[in-house]
Amino acid sequence: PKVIHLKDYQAPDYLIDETHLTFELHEDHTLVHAQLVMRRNPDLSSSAGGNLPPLVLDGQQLELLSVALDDTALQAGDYQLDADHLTLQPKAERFVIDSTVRIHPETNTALEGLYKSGKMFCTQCEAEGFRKITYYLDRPDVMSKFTTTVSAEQHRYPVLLSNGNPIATGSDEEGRHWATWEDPFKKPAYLFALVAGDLWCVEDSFTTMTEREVALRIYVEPENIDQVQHAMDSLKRSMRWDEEVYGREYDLDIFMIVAVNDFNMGAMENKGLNIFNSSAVLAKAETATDAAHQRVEAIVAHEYFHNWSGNRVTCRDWFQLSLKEGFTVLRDSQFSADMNSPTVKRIEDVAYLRTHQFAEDAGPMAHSVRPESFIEISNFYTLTVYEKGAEVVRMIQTLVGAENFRKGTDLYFERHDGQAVTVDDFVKAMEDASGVDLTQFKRWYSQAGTPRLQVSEAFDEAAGRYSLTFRQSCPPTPGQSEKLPFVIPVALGLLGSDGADLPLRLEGEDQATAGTRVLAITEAEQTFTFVDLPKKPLPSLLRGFSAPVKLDFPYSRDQLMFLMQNDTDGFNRWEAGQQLSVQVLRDLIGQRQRGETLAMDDRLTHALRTLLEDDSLDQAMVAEMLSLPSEAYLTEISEVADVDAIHQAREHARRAIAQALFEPLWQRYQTNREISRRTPYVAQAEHFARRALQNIALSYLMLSERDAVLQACLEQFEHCDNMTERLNALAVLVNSSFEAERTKALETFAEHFKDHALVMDQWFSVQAGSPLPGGLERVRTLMEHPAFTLKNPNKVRALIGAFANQNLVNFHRADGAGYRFLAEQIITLNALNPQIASRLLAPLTRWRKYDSARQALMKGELERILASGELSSDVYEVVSKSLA
Ligand code: BAL
Ligand code: ZN
Repeated sequence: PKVIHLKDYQAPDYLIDETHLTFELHEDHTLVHAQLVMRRNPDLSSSAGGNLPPLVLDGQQLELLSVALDDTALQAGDYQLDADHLTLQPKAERFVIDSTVRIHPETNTALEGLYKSGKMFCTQCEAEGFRKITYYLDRPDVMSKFTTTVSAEQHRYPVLLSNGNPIATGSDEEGRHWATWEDPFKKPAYLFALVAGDLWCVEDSFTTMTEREVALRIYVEPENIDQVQHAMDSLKRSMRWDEEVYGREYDLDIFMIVAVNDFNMGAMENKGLNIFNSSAVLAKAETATDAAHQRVEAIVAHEYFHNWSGNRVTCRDWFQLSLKEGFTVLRDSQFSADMNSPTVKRIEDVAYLRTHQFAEDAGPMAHSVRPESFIEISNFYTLTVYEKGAEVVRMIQTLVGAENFRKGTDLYFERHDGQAVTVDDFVKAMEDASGVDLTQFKRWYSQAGTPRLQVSEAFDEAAGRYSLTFRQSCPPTPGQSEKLPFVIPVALGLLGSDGADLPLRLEGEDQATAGTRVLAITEAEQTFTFVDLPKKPLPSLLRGFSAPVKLDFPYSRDQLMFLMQNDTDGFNRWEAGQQLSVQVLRDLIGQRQRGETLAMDDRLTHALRTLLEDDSLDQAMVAEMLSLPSEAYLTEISEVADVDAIHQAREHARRAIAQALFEPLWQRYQTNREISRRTPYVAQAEHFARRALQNIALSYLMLSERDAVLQACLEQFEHCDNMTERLNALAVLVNSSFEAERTKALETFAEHFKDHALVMDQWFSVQAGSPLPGGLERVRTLMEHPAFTLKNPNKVRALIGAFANQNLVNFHRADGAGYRFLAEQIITLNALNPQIASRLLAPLTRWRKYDSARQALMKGELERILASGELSSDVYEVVSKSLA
């Protein structure tokens, strides 16, 4: 397979001014006619004339029926065809290509290009799916105006959609009809979309900041029409928010979302016609949890925000993917923070980043936010490009300040509207708007790996001077053995003995500032000295997680407890609790490994009791603080992860907490359940908070195995009006020792929701994630369930993905059967859906984290996959890099 390098980027020889597509959809094939109005790229054409370069169009899995150049049909000898290209020789600087191909969406299981999901046709073109639809310059820097005509049987496919505005429709006597759509905005092919199906829609409208009316439509299969309102409300909130916060107005007369059951990603931002995984659109109280409601809100916003950050201004090449993704993830996280609790949103994002992106950055697939090379671009839709990319843009905002950041985004959109640009262009706009030099900062885009920031303190009481010394380093990553210092913005405060923030004056400054301030660490080692401090302060470091680094400061447990209660920064209060929990859990892991009786430091339960007994605190925060660091996070921060010891230690801690805090947990549970019982479901922050605390309390309480709690759990399971309470009760039962109740609950649930694919996904996940012994056998049995199919990515993620990523004790069982099972599924999926197969590899790529016996077993499975036959480029790249 070919490696593609950023350094080899070349502008396209030709441009496509207009793209006119006609799709004839049939049950056993589809015909695609493409007319491309092309010209030589004026930036490259030599004034001396000379020979024109050949035109090399991308195309895969296409059956070429005809091709013409300027109305002259070409014969076989006039062009070259290979598995990936159609090459021909233009005779003039301007010309028109007409081609007709036959494709087979009805057998397309890879879900790239045009395919069928159930009874509907739909597309997924990002990154390189358009080349499976027609011969084209399938690269993001070729932007064209598209007109699309779709024709299909009217009774099967009454709704025919594409990008832009509808301009004509018609029908014929044979029962077929057609619709033509015209998109006035130039776009790259990856933003093309087509949908044909028997769909219903919910309609609404939005009045933009300049008083234009935009029609909003969300299309779903008829049986789902009652699950669309939350997405519609989220869309309208997103549109308003983007006007208010970023000054971005929507630009077409219509904005459409279509929900599709079989979809590799969460959703796709095609111009004016977003296509969504149904799991990212559908939500109502009875079938979707609070988390699912929040996910829908976030993804609707993310895809909508792409209309500017991605579509109006797009990427020059796929190495720049984070230009649109990192920035848009930041935008959607800011939106979610504004709609809900900013601190809780930050906690969730950071916990996710530190558990999963840090692991990626420490593994064989580690790559910089702007990668240097790839074999298969689909493998680079990663946590690094998305989540770390968002952190990088967030740091720019911190360094230049909120006001300059907004000036920078305005300048970026104005300067580059209608263009395909680079990360450098984005940073340049920020520099020009703010006057801040970001040259060194840009190492965040080019250097992979998670920096470590070691902080030490020194206090001179007589002089009232307090110094903090920062030492940064970054471990080697594949292809990058040495790293240069990053610019690390550290937001910090110093707490006095009363817990209040002290005024901060650095040596040499005239005046003190109040509260939090940001220090920019730019050297490998750097000391900052604060003056006018008669008593030694307690530092609160990296407030709000101001940089994606691993920070070490030698806090004592008492200091962490103090920060938990007093820090003015809500994020750092949570962070202090996490650090305290990590210290306590590490004690337990060590005891377990030495074969000692487990005995937990009871300062953790004391700290949690104080939180639980304080009714004035935000309940969502209390719920977050009660959540112990996950096994996956404990694995990530271990040198060598001892799966069993981690699990036993964490379970011991949960039981100890449950026992020590039974009374306050029971009281909180009962109070909140009582309110839930009386209050119809509302998808809003304060209700999310109440249910979150109720549910985590229940999960602790059930560890007591008391009958009163079991009865409460069953009451919640049977009588609640929403999926948040029902699913949590089910999960708690599934993880409990109450076998009869568990079996009955699983059966009732499946019987009731057997026709709800998304709910059945939850049912699979809850069981796949259960750490009780026999997990692998349960998963194998569940694969036989009629609701399961390997052809649906949501099902694969819900069952196999949940097992391999969340059920660590069962997946990593010592005999390697979990690894073998995963490898089998990957080999099967490699032929069906390479993108999904490749995603499933992640847990096996982490083999260096485990003991030598497990390492050998995991590598053995990777080798088996490598030797299993013809591998997709997706799977090949990840497996070969993991074994390198
Ligand atoms: N562009 C792929 C899906 C997303 O990030 O929105
Ligand atoms: Zn995106």
